[in-house]
Amino acid sequence: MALAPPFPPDIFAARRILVLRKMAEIAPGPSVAIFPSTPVAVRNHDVDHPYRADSDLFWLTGFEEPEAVAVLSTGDRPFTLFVRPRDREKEIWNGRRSGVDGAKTAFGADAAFTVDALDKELTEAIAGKGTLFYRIGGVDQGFDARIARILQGLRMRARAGAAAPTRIEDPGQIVHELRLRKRPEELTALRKAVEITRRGHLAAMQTGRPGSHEYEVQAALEREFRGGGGRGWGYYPIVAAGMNATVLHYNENSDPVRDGDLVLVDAGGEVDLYTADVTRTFPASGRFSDPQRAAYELVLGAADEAIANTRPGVSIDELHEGTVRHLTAGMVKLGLLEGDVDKLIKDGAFRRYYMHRTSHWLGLDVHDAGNYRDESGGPRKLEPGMVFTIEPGLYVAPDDEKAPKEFRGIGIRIEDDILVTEGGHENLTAAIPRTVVEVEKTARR
Ligand SMILES: [Mn+2]
Repeated sequence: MALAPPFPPDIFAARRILVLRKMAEIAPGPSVAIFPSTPVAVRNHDVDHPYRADSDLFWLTGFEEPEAVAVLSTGDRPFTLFVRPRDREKEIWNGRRSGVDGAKTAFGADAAFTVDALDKELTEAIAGKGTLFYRIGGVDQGFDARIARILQGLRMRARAGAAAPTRIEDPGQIVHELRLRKRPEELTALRKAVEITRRGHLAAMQTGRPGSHEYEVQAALEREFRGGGGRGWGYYPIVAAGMNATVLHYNENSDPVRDGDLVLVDAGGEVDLYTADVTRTFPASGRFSDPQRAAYELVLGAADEAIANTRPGVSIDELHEGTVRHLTAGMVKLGLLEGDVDKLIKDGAFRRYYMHRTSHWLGLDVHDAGNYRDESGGPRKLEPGMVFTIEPGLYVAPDDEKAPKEFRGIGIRIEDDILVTEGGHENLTAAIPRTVVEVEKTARR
């Protein structure tokens, strides 16, 4: 476990100042914000899942140890961190801990307590504040109950002068808004994640030849993600050969790769908790068949069009609508659908072959935080610094009797990570082979 944050501490201090300022704007008067950590998840007896910090807590503090709680207060102690206590015995078994001293010296906490003081100290921190910023239904339901108990206790002591907040606000409206616009240090981490992801996908294309297995392709990816200095994957990789690619969230990654298969790989490496999210689809043999190429060119054309249209002021909804139009027109050309494109769109007929959205925010979480609507409820306009995916696809079920035979069982997705810039956009993942020529060259057998 890291005993210091991955970026200089003043970067996290500046983020907390922004959050405190926003808290004062939303709720004038004293207020406090509480950010719990993700609970440790048991995998099976005596084995936990590898721990991964909650993204909000990490964004605010850089602290990655389990059981931590960050408290921001408009009072005289702006940043309090609750941490696991130093414990010689436990540290010998499970690794070093920062403890209350490290919380202050390395992570810049104004005050630090061990987690066993949570109820007492949180009660103190909340008492007398008009507004509590706490995300009910967030990362830890058990913590919701703890907050409810503390509030109940404060209300019971009302006659003795204790005061419970009269207002509860979601801190997500502040933190998620700030996480949406990436700062230089975040883009640096994302670019590193993209680079190990590029190497991973190259290795995947070279590994996934006929006679190999999906799990070998997964291993090739992980070799680059972890071996390249990242934490590993940012989300469990999808390696889907042949008709497995028509199952959107297939991740058994256990089947053989056969001659004539397309192999769909949706995988991204994670660096400093920032993840890339990239999908490439390549022919196992190194050569697309004619129907595979036709379908691939359709998806690629839709991706290129959406990427070209990305600039500040455009909305993700508009990009999705353009993608749907492009794909639907192509489905008619390929003989997958019949009829008038406008009507096929209006009736949702395209959903038979394209059933997901085109984009999501990307950052610390693969489906990153941030509203997709603006304050009036309309589609949100893109702004410089936002990072999101563009990922059109085409999926023809193997038993789809309405589809021409040659397209049945084909699943294709092409997914890139796009940074919105002042002048338009930058495709962060453009260097990962994506045209027919590039893919065939990389997958040459
Ligand atoms: Mn994605």
